[in-house]
Amino acid sequence: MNITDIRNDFPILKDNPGYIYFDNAATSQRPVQVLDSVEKFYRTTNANPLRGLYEWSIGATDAYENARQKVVSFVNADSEEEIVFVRNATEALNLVAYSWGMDNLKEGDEILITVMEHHSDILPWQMVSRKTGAKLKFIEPENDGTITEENLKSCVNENTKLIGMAAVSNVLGVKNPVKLAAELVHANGGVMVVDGAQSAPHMKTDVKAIGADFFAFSGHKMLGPMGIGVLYGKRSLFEKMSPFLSGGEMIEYVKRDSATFAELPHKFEAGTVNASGAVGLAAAIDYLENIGFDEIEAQENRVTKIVYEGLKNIPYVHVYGNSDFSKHSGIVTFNIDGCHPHDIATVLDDEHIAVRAGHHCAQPLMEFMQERLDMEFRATARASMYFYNTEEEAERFVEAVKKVRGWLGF
Ligand code: C6P
Repeated sequence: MNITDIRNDFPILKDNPGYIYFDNAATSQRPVQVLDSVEKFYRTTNANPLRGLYEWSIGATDAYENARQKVVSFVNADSEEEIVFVRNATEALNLVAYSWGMDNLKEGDEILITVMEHHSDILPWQMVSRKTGAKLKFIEPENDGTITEENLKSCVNENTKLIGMAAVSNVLGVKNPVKLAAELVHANGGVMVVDGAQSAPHMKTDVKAIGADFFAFSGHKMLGPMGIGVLYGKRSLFEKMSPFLSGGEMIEYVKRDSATFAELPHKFEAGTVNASGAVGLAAAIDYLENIGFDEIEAQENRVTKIVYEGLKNIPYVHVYGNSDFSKHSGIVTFNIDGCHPHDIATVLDDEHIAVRAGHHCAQPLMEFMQERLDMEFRATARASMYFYNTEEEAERFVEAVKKVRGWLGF
């Protein structure tokens, strides 16, 4: 992989030399191949897909369904019936909560999630718990974010009917034991919901190998457009679930007082679909697969090593998570003594460096970290790297962090 060639594919990186974008866990940048694919869709075959019987609409439908086929092989699903296009991971998780959780869980059942879930994988389960009476329980990791086998097993009992878990934490970058969790919940006849928002961009996704019943991810974190995401679901489960949203295109036949629904996956795709988004996502998948996840992870690790070790060596900087940089999935979360994370991000912005600061939509984890690790604030700064970031950027970043305290008057 030639990093210069890669960076040249990204107009925003090419046009802004010197700007360091380390907020990739929030959203990635897009290469020209993705931008062109979206433009080409609108320039050459734009029409409302799945409705028209004329050439352009049929072309738009083909483009949309070809993109779905691309996702089938990207996640190793069995068929296109198992791939539902949604807006983002948040919508995907809500779909599972409303369409599976509400109809299948009841008082006496338990929903098990981790304390490091993103709010999008907490609030839907709080809602299901409130409405069905199922109990919501949390797994607490070790101080470095690891969930041990023993800990996980001790949190599961015969009432555990759903486990929700991020494959990779958006704050600590740690990979969670989703495969083991799936085995444990399946033994109870329950379902495994994997939040793949932070794993899909960085590593090979294989829903069968991990035993996911549902797997949610967003296109915009993996080079695709905003507003397109995916919910993978096992066909046998999807078949029995009611639609989440209803309206146009998800029906078979509608009478004044009743309706029957379309076949999978369209049953879950009400209204005009985001065909250009799906086309852009397919182009993003092509781009990632062309480089290969081994190369992607290797470059992320080269950059993460410099950031992680550089920050670790600064005495007044606290770096969280695993002590092995290669277990961070490109994410380094940290604090600086006496400096609020918002101030850290603002000072770094002055150096033309973009990082995220705050609670990262993971407030229960922030609370946990504050208590366990004695954090000064219920917030952190987070540098999140992707394969187009360079070692030079990592070095400049570490030097910039060393200047933050000085800027803030220490
Ligand atoms: N995390 C971050 O900066 P959406 O917004 O639906 O595309 O993704 C939600 C989501 C779900 N799960 C995980 C693990 C995530 O990291 C995110 C998004 C971003 O960390 C924005 S808050």
